[in-house]
Amino acid sequence: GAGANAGRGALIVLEGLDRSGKSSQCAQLASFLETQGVPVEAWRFPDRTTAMGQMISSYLSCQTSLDDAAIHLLFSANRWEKRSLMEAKLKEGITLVIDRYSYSGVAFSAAKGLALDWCKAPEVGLPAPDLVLYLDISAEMAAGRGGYGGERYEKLEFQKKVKQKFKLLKDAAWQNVDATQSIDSIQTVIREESIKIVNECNSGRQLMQMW
Ligand code: Z5A
Ligand code: MG
Repeated sequence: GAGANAGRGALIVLEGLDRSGKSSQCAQLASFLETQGVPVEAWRFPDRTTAMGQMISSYLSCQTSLDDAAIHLLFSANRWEKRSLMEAKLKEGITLVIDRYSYSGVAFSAAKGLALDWCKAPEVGLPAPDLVLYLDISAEMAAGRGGYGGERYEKLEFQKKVKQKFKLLKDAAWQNVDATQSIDSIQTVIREESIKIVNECNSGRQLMQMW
């Protein structure tokens, strides 16, 4: 076994449609890793605590409107403003479990009709996840999980388009997880995959860049 400070932390991202279970799974995964002695922090994007995050939050709650391209770049900038901190944490040996990342960024904007390659461009150079756990569920089933709130994208027809775009974003780090199972069964799969990647990163796996 490697010592606690032997290598870098892993960048683990959870993605999926609204109500696919990302936030529940992220919280449980972070607690589990902690019990295993893995230094870990749970993050989320958008990070609504920053100045840019507050603009995003006000857009999502329909208090303000913004041009589709402008809000896209704002979501991306909200990741860039965290880039150096992300890299520093990983280097220190801290594993980051992140609720949504560039994949959501591209899928939601492309679902509005923006070109996929244009959407991907501002993400180029961000730290690439070592593992993307995509919680796979139909838009209908996700919608059935309890009332969508009043946020901008919480509509069935739009979520269906988002799912189509997510499918175009599968990369080497991507793992599909059947998100129609029970919370516990999903967590079991996620723990296994996460422990594997934490060990790989700890023993020297290189941090890559998007995309
Ligand atoms: N967005 C964007 O456009 N561009 C970007 O770059 C980024 C995001 C990063 C806000 O995201 C919006 O921003 C989002 C995408 C866009 N808009 N949409 N849609 P957010 O992360 O703040 O959204 P959220 O509201 O926190 O998360 P969520 O997607 O609604 O839900 P979730 O985290 O995936 O699911 P959950 O909260 O864990 O669970 C939802 C419910 O289902 C809850 O009652 C659970 O108890 C239940 N649940 C969970 N798992 C199960 C299973 N397995 N079985 C049964 N029931 C379950
Ligand atoms: Mg959530």
